[in-house]
Amino acid sequence: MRRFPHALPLAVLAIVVGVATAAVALLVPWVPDAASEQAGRTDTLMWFLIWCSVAIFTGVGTVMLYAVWKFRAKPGDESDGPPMHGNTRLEIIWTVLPTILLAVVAVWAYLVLAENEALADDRIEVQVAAEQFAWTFRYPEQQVESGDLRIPVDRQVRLQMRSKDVIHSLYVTEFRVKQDVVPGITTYLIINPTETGTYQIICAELCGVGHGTMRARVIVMPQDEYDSWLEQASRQVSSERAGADAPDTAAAATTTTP
Ligand SMILES: [Cu+2]
Repeated sequence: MRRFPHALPLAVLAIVVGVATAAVALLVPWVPDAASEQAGRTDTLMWFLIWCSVAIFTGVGTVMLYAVWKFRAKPGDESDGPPMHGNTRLEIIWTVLPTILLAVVAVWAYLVLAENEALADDRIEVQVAAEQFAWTFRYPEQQVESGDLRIPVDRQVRLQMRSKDVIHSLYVTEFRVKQDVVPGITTYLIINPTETGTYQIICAELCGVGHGTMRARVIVMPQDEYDSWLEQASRQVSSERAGADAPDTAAAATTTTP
């Protein structure tokens, strides 16, 4: 212990700082429950980064607090501190370790992105139109339009997104995916929902005075409920078409309806 006189107090302080930092990481509900395959992969990477940050913060915070407490100048002491030159071993360590850490994170993030965006053959394609300040979802095959995004659980959905005016961004926190919607180009967002339920779609790009109200629902349904909803909506579209093509019949039908 005499060779390292600061080891014991540093270790005790490190435990205090470490427990406090870990408590902040664990006890605050930072993100809502995950509801997509993408969310699982993103969260694993995020928690790896959080725990690395907790460890680094604990190390830096501990040494800093200890130095401020143990080595602060006595009142009236105006002398310079001891002259310091570089420490080659320390500099190599603090260059190599972050390099390895960043390389690991870069490769991992690339793999997460590649897996999150891997296209399934049986995916559902939905067209999304964003405008100030509303979302419209269109099912091209059935020509159905909806203000809510309805999708079946455990199937892949690819959103083909276009903007009519300014840049918007489609974000569903439970899915952990977000993509800008940019005028003039089509952008894509891929989701594999794993939980049924209703979640909020929010616009995550400041797009004007109504930005905060630019919300819609995404309703993840069991496959059979989704099928029957889509079939009914598509039948309604065809009957409206038929009505528009033959206005006289439509008018007649309306008058006879009680
Ligand atoms: Cu917007």
